[in-house]
Amino acid sequence: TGGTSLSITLVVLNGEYLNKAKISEGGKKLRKNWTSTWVVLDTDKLLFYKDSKQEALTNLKPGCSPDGMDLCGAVAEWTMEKSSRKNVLQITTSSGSEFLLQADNYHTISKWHDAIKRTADYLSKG
Ligand code: I3P
Repeated sequence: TGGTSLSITLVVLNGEYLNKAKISEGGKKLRKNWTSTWVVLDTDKLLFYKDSKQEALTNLKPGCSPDGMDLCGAVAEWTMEKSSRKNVLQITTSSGSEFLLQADNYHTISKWHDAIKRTADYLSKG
């Protein structure tokens, strides 16, 4: 009946190993420690696991929730200042925590950048 329908498809990404470093929490700077992490993009959050086995185990155990971050209110952008590494994506949460995600392969990290940014932008619009 003449209405406009808008459809937005949020992308979910299956687990992949990325290098991750948390550089601040609640506005307080942390010592950077890069670790290889199994990262999953759920509809509204990023989930962090040690490896794919830990993802499977966490999903099996009731009451067991993974380490992760809410993407509502988060900002995702490329950074050249926060690391000497190439292909570094910075994610800042609404509570002022900052994470870096990195992969040597540009195609890999660029896929995560696009999907995370799209989710964060969509959720933050309210
Ligand atoms: C850090 C380590 C990180 C490096 C960081 C160093 O030293 O070398 O790899 O980050 O640089 O401080 P340490 O192991 O002694 O803590 P990048 O690899 O991202 O450059 P930064 O202090 O400039 O962040």
